[in-house]
Formats: sequence, structure tokens, C-alpha cells
Amino acid sequence: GDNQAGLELDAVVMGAGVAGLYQLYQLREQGLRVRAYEEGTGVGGTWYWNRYPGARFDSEGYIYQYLFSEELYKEWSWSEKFPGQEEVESWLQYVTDKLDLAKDIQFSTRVTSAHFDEDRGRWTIRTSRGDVIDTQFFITCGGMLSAPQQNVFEGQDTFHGAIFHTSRWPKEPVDLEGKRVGVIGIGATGIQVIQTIADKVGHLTVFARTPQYTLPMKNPKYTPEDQAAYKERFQEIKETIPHTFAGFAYDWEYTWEECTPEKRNEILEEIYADGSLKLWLASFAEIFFYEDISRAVSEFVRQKMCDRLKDPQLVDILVPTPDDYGFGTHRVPLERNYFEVYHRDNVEAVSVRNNKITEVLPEGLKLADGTVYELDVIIMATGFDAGTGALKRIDVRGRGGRSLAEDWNTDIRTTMGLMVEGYPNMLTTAVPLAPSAALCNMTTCLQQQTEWISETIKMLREQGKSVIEPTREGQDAWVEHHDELANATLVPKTDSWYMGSNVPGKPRRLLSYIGGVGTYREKCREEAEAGYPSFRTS
Ligand code: NA7
Repeated sequence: GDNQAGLELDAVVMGAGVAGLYQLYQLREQGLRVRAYEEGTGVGGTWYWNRYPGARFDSEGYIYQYLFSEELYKEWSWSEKFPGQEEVESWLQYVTDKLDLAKDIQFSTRVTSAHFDEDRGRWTIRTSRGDVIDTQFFITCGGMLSAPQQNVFEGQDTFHGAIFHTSRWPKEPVDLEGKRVGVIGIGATGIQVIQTIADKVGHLTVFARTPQYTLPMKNPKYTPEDQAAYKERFQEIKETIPHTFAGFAYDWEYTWEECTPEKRNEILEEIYADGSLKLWLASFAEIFFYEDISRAVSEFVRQKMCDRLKDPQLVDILVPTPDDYGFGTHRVPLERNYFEVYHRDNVEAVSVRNNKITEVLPEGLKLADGTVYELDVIIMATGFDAGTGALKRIDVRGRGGRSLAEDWNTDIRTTMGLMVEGYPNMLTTAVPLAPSAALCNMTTCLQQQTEWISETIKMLREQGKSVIEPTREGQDAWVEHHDELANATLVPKTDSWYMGSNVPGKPRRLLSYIGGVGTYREKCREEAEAGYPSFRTS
């Protein structure tokens, strides 16, 4: 669409990824005048931006799809169990075409500010292309992991070679052949990059800080029979996964305390062999609560990792011990052939745990002890300002001109991750205190959140109301409930992006709701059914 000044809408949807596309569709079906604004040149969100080598699902494709339409579900066929970025992006393009969404999306347009006008009860949205939009609802579908941590080191702009953050990987092919490449970071992203480029580059240096528990991925190609088989399960999938702990096709099955040591081991071996995230999200829930059980399972995973590494020095650099932190208290990446890569002659792992990267020089990276690694390409797999970053990069002003960025710099609070007190008619997805990337299969959660938002808007219209906002008490109660659940687990005892500790100065709080996707869904439903007691409407 064209740049339009002075446009009046019922709803602005920020972002055209998994959440934004479905939100746009739902509100349009409800008869709202709605438009989505997307920074990218195409749809996809996470799956548009993250085109780095090896980018791929860690969720099974057949549970990552939308479940509101059987036709949409069954018309699309995945080529393998855990499809890669290109295929996921094509699927979202297919959805866009099928639902005819593009006509209501303005691409290459960043929302730059959103100001609430208290007198009129409406938002003014401004964009990078000069649009000024007057809208009743501002709906943020900006993603949980979309604000990259890109300017991390001094001297980055002096580097002579190419430097990329993984989530800003160019669309044009990047030639890595024969190059001296450095990868910073061994999170879910770094691991996918490393295992993919190792045999394509001249020399690969991996700069590893905190070692990471990983699980092996089994990624069978799908035959037409496999595709038919999972499609046949559509009803069952639709009825079960929204009610599980993490929004996957599996749920907690066993209780550690009720099993003999032999049985525990048998179960761990069996689930490990599944080649999915099941060992983390559907083995023994007790791993999240009890130090001794967490240790035992951590040891099990650690041993599997050690078995694949020939060199004790590599074990030190790459494999955590239960003293570092417990398995599952950080996001667990899936990997394929990852450890084997370190046995190649052209691959080297450097620990920067006690010898930090201090700066980028024109010729490469410098560590605290003065060592310089000469490089042609630096790949920053350094992660994101999770949950808060997407909205903090925008000038969002609520009641009395208060700033969301300032609020969240002090304390990260939301009401069920769906609204923020002081910001009426701003409805949010993928922000803190709802289940999210950390502890939820994202599409499961985003469908539920966007559906709740659509229903809430419908309720307002039916009741002849125009403004909704969480009460202070409602928000306090949610934050307290969230913290109580979080603090009962081992997750807050360790540092990671889950706790916001990867961003200097970020207030500490578990970003994802840990009560389970099914429980959260129930709570949201109850809130609506009880007439929105945590909210005020007018
Ligand atoms: P993550 O999981 O935040 O990983 C970032 C990695 O980068 C991690 O290994 C960090 O080490 C490392 N890092 C960050 N800053 C530095 C500096 N300054 N020096 C050295 N190493 C650094 O991001 P990902 O993109 O891998 O994954 C994010 C989520 O996206 C993932 O969980 C999935 O849900 C999808 P650290 O652990 O902080 O010591």
C-alpha cells in the first residue's frame, strides 16, 4: 500500500509474522478497519529475519501450524519433521496468499511511535514512512526475539571484513568459502550456524562463553504417507496441544519419585532417542523443581554430550556441569552433528568465559589476555533483548505521557502478557509474563493470545464500550502469581535471556510464564468469562 497520512482505523497490527498475520485475519473477519505494518519487505517475522545458514525449527512443523482452519492445515505439507527457515517462510507466504492478507499489510514500514490520547481514548501511530494513523486499538505482534543484541563490542564499526548478526542476515547469498569465520555465541542460533557452515568455510573459530546442554535432533524426511498420517491427526492435535504444558504434541508423562532408578534410566534413554525437545518439556516435571533430580538428569545429558567429544578440552568449553546450572533452566537447543564438527581440522573452539572478548579490531577479535584472532567474517549469534526489546525500540506513550521503555527499564510488568496497566487499548502478544518462546511452542501461544485479543475487542463492541485497561490491582495480582510460580522453580537461580540477564541493566524477572500453556489458557478464559475483573472498561 501507499504511504497514507491521516488514516483512521479501528486497529493497527504491528508486525506480519505468525501472530500479526492471524490477528489481522481475525479482526478483518470481525469487520474492523484494520491494517498491519511490517518492517520487512515480506511476511514471516522471525522467519523473515532469521535467514542465517542453518536456521530451522526446533518444534515439529506439524504442531507449529495454525489450527483454526482444517483446510489451511491440510493443504500445506512439510518436507521433513523440523523444516528449515526457507520452508517456514514459504508456509507463511502460502497462508498470506490463501487468506488474501497482503492487501492489508504495509511492508517496509516500521512503527516508530505510538501515543495514547487520553481525551479521545485513541492511539496515534507514526511510521518510518511518514504515516500518521489514528486508531482505537494498537496491537503489538512484534515478536519475543526480534530486537537483536547487535552492537555488543567496542570497535565493531572498524572491522575490515563483514560482520552480521544472525537475525539480520542478508537476503543475498554470503560467500563464506575459504574465509576465516568467527562465530560468537553458542545458543540455539550459534549451534545451527556452526554445524551448518563448518564444512563450507576456510577456518571456523567458535567463541564460546557459557556451555550449553543440547539434545540431538532427528529430522526424518517426510514421504506422502508420513504427511497423510500427521494430517489425519488434525483433530487430535487441535484438541490436545493447546492444553499441554508447552504447547507441543507431548506432555509430562512420568514422575521421578515413582520410578526405580532402572526405570528412570530406561525412560530417559527412550525419550532421548525421540530426537526432539521431549526430554526437556515432557519427561519429568520435577527437573524444574528439585535440585537433586535436576542434577541427575543434567548428568544424563552431560554424559551423552561427553561421549561424542574426543578431547577433554572441548568438554570443558562446550559441556556444562550441574554446578554451572541445571538442564532445562536455559533454552535447550536441538543439534545435528554439532559436536562432531569440532573434530574437523578447520574448526577451533575458544572459551571466552574467563577470557572475555574485549574489542573488535580492523583485523579481527581481541580477547582480554591480548590474543588476537584474525578473521574475514564475524557472525554475531549473540541473541536478543527478549520480550521487551520490540516495544522498547518504539516510543510508546500511555496515560500521562508515561513511557513504556522507561517503565520496563524500572520493572517488567504486564497483565497476563496481554495488556499493560497505563496503556489502554494496547493489546500485546509475545511480551513478558505470558508463556512464550522459552516455554511454549510459539504458534500455540500466539494463536491463543491473538484469539483472546479478538474476543476482547468483540466483547467491548457488543457492550458498547470503547476502552479497556488493566487495573493496578489486576496487574499486581498477575505479576505476583507469575513470580510465585517462577520462584518455585530452579530457573531464576541461573542467568540467561530467560531472566533478562543477557541485557545489561535489564530488570530481572522470568520473562515467560511457567505455569504451563494449558493453565495459562484457562486463566485467560476465566478472566473473560468472569467479566474481566482485572480490567476496567468504559
Ligand atoms: P541466546 O540463546 O541468547 O545465545 C546468545 C549466545 O551469545 C550465548 O552463547 C551467549 O553467551 C553469547 N554471547 C552474547 N554476548 C556475548 C559476549 N559479549 N561475549 C561472548 N558471548 C556472548 O541467543 P540465540 O539467538 O542463540 O537464541 C535465542 C532464542 O531464539 C533461542 O533460545 C530460541 O528460542 C530462538 P552466554 O550464554 O550469555 O554466556
